[in-house]
Amino acid sequence: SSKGIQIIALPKIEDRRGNLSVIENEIIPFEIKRVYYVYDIPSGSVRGGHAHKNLRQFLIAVSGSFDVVVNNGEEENTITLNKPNVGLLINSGVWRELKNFSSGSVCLVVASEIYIEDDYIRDFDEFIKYVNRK
Ligand code: T46
Repeated sequence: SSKGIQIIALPKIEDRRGNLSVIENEIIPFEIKRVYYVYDIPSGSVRGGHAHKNLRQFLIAVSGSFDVVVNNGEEENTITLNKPNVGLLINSGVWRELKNFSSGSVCLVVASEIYIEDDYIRDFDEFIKYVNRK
């Protein structure tokens, strides 16, 4: 995968009662400080459209599917999340957009930081300047 993102498979514990997957601190490369989820998403919705200065996140389609378009300032990639046991790690300094949500999809996110509005870069030109600042 490309710079700034990583696909991470989660354990899947199968038995005749159903499947169970677990996200533990050992599996993802940051300490979990926050969990949120997006649901009841009308078709055609586009979410995200920003980057983070510090925040790292791990996204899972716990139900249904959606596409994550990621741009690290050099290249753009589209990752389809459609399995409850496979997630996408997005490091800081990566522009992201979420789209093509299937009906009934749920996007679960575990995050490395609490919610801080000042951590968001919401302007794409500002993002490009930010990633090229060094
Ligand atoms: C991201 C993508 C994948 C809170 O009050 N607390 C929170 O923890 C979050 C995440 C949001 N909010 C408020 C802020 C806004 O008024 O909820 C509203 C919707 O948030 P936002 O427009 O940022 O939602 P998305 O889906 O565009 O973005 C979210 C995350 O903010 C972002 O970090 O990467 O999901």
